[in-house]
Amino acid sequence: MVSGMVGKGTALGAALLAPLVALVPAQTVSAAPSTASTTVTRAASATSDLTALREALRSALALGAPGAMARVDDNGTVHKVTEGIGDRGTGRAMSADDRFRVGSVSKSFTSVVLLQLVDEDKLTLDAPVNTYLPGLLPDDRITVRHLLSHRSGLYDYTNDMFAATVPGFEAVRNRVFSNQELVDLSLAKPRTVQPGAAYAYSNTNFVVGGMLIEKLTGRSVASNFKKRIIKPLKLSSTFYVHPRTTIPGQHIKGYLRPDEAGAPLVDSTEQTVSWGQSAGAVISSAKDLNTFFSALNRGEVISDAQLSQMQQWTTVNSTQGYGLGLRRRDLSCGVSVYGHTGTVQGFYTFSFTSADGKRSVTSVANTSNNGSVLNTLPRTLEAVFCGAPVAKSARSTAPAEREDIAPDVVRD
Ligand code: HEL
Repeated sequence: MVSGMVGKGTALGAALLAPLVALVPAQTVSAAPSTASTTVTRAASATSDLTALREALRSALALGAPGAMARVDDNGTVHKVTEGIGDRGTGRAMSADDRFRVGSVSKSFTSVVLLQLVDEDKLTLDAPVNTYLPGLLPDDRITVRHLLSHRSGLYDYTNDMFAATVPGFEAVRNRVFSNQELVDLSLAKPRTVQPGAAYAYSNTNFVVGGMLIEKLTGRSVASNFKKRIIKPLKLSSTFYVHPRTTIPGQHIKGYLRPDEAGAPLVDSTEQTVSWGQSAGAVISSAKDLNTFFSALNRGEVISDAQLSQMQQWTTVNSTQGYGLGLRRRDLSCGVSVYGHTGTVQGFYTFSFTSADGKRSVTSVANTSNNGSVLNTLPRTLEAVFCGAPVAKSARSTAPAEREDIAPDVVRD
């Protein structure tokens, strides 16, 4: 595998190469996996609706976020829209160039590395995880594919960790967990579904994914991200610094909303994110995430064969699918977009690209534990990919879908 080679169709590029109405636990929206490997999708609108984009960001502020921003990369043209404050301490305005914590967008990075390892014949998606990590899991039927599509049934230990939002966060913000400790927390609870039976979102899956990366490569997750993704794609604002607590360089500060009504926001910028690691500890920028998902969808990061595996969709709900560390969202105008979302204390991220990878947007609000803000951010996708409102009859008449969240992740 040659580091630095990124090319369409090469094995690792090849080697390296609506507002939503309500929130429910992910387990309750499980559905049988779909095995369709391709999606028919309309092309994105001719232009984005930047006024609607700004309105969506403003509504995040009205609902409690100190600031919000979005960066659109549209076939070489860049649009940056910002609202509000990025740092309440200094009063610094939100900037679309700043770095931030991406939360579970990290899962796409982990999945890409594992699919590169499939391209390198070091890993088989349908092999039991225990083939590579003997004795780790109590059920030999759990495969690598089950992990990456959230169908393993491994309990999400963060449900308990963050049941009380601020105390839960303060208890772990400076902790350094081993992957094994996180897996042990999960295995202390019964499995949620039979292996392969249904979608049940769990951070545990991608912690085990990180263990696989380390076992198969003999190198850290950080070094794999750097060698296989960050360097080849020249992502100069992307880092995996676990267990360091600070965000390098110019960054947005994150503000966690306590559960108690009216309690002041907590500056949650600095933390190890050791509870998340390969499931959630990446730091990046809007530009870098747009570059990443665009390159991924254009087939420049993994082979076409693995990209099509990544896009085998398990049904999440009527407008969302989960592939292998990749989300698909079907917008009201009939356009499907591909990327991931992230929730980490103080930061909400939505990062999606069009089917051809030519138009991408990353939207961020610097708060969390605020379901209203979370549920307004999908409006940024509608604005960017659906553009100016079309005749009502041309739009989907389906009711707005519920957001896909892990249990206990948000309070309204
Ligand atoms: S949750 C999600 C999102 N994913 C999952 C992961 C990530 N993030 C977490 O598991 C964080 C959990 C605690 C978040 C915290 C807050 O809001 O900051 N909430 C509480 O403490 C609630 N008591 C499925 C939404 C994803 O989009 O994939 O990121």
